[in-house]
Amino acid sequence: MSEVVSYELRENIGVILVNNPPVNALAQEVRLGILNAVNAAQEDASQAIVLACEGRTFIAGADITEFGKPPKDPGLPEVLTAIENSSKPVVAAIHGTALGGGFEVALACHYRCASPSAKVGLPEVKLGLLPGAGGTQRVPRITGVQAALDMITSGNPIRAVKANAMGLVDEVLADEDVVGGASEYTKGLIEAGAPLKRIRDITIDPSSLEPDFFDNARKQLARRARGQIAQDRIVSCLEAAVNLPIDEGLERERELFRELVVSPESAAMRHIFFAERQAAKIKDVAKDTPLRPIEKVAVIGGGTMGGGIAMCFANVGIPVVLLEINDEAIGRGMGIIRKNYTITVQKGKLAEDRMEERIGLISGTTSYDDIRDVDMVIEAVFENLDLKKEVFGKLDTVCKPGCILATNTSYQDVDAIAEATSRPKDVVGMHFFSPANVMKLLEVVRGAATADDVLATVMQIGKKIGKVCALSGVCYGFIGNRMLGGYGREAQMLLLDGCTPAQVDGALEAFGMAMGPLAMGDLAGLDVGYKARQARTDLPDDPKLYRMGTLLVEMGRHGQKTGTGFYKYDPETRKRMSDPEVEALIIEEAGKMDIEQREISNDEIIARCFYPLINEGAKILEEGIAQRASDIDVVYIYGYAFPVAKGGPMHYADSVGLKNVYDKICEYRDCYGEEYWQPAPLLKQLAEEGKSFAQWDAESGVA
Ligand code: T1G
Repeated sequence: MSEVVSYELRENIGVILVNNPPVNALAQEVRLGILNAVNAAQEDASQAIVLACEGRTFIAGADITEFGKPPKDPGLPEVLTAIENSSKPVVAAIHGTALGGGFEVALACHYRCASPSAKVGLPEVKLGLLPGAGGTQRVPRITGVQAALDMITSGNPIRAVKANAMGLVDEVLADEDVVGGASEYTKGLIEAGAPLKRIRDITIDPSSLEPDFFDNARKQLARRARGQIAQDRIVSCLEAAVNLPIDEGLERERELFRELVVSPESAAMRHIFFAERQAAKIKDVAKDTPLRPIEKVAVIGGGTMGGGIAMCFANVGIPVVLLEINDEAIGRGMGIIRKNYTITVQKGKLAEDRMEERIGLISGTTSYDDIRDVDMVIEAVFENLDLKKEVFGKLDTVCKPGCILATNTSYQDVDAIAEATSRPKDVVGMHFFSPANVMKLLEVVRGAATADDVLATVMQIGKKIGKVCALSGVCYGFIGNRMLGGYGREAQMLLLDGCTPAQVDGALEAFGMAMGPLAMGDLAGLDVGYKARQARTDLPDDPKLYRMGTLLVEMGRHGQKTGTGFYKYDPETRKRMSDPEVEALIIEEAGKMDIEQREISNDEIIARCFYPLINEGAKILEEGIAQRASDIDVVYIYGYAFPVAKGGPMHYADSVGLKNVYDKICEYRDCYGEEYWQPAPLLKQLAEEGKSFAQWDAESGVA
């Protein structure tokens, strides 16, 4: 057959084994190997065929790296047709995660069995795609249209037992010996004279659906799409599955798949798929750097952040000691944790007993003596450098040698904190995003002395607790918050120039942001930004700078928590409403500053808010604070809800064209002054060279 696919007759069963590490992706040689093996099995003495995989998982999908390149035969549909038309039963033996094209291969088989820990899924939508090899036609024929819609538009994996209950898997094996179990299962099928069960032979009764089922599905999905289009095309495929014969349905599916695979949305989402995996790799730290074992952690500070951080570790079975200043604070911290878990249980996402197990892993203490044996400490006390230094001084005296000392600071100088200890190489930043038990981004901040094995360990433990990690150097605000400054500044400047809050936020939410910056300010509390600005000494002395935010705070309008901020809020629903009083105030303030208000387009709002952010990103790259432009994209997708269909700010800038971004920044510099609009040298250089940030990554050897 081939190096990546083997075939052998074992008694009366032909066994096809795929071996294409790391995830048995359906590269061209795998597709060819399976096709040749299935054809060979038609001629030999086998009475049935088992299709299984070596390594850690069944086929986890098409080879995503092949997209965007000329297709190579055999195409996946050809392979699936050979399987489905086999004269002998073909049994898929699933372990690990049968995903995307991998599960579509299994669906073309006549039977599917799976190990108890296996999962199946169609995650294509997370790449801006849809299952392009029959998934949208075969799944609804088994599960019904609603379950298929939920499965394919969420893209989430389904455990073997549930997949069995849904009919997607015919047998859950007794244990993880998937080839042995599958062979036994297949012998049983042969003895029972099991028929060639083909999903394509099932039809769906259109009357089983409400008349407006698909229209309602589209409307619901559109509300969450944020610029993504695949969900809508998946609905069209399911409509075809109901209304067309399967071969026409398969053709319709392939037609819509071809539309998506060349879409900018899918290119952006595939960019992020690889970017998040790249971000965990540190270019000057060896991949096989030995890791420090992390079996027990301590969290210093049981506030909102500390409680959320403690939950991250308890969720993966790592015991946590939560240290606070007194029993009352411990009680409060444990209360936050229990409340967070209760919400998850109420949403049906966690069983009550699992909640108690996790809470049982978190213990409280007021004594540093109780954290002498931990392997990692995450400090999450108030954002005050002196206080953090004091804490790290204590940690230095009590923690065992080799214990990793991490600070959750969002902008303090990690090097200054490290200097408060005798072991700066063990000190690192782990910047979680609030709420820490929900937000996926973890900025790993590398101090000047941070040891390589500390960084490698934090990257690994970050992934283990479900975070997407990105490395940052030490600077004010690290990557994400440092870039955010210009975004928030211009959102408020635009008000003085003639926009209403609703127009600014509306333009950015239409772009795909989950929430506009002014509404976000109201949510976080305008007084938070106000206080942070008061503490800064580096801000220009410009009366226009954050003028409206400052004025609203001084009027007592702090945002949602006071019922009014840039907007006013319904006390019951907390729904935001435009406030004529604020709009009049903006006009009045602009008048006082002799600013002539004007009509402003959404395009200008997008450019004035995102281009400073992109420009700062270019500075962060040239300073070496971030390793890659794609790391910056990862930070914004997972930490700031930047729309994944745009691929992150740097990928978006590439799609606009860096020359266009640069020229626009120069235009704004000439119009608004170079205080805020000074093009980054790297941006200027790439614009003049006609290059992209992606090319910079590639040429820097970090892509
Ligand atoms: N193609 C190419 N490379 C892949 C890959 C894929 N499908 N999946 C993973 N990799 C690489 C990944 O980049 C990394 O590389 C290494 O494998 C380990 O991955 C026709 C069109 C399977 C759950 O979307 O969800 O089928 O960094 O770090 O955490 O309708 O990988 O080591 O160089 O993620 O153990 C649909 C994507 C494709 C599944 C394993 N399938 N993969 O997670 O390892 S489209 C997917 C995953 C499709 C059909 C359609 C995860 C995983 P490197 P990893 P992991």
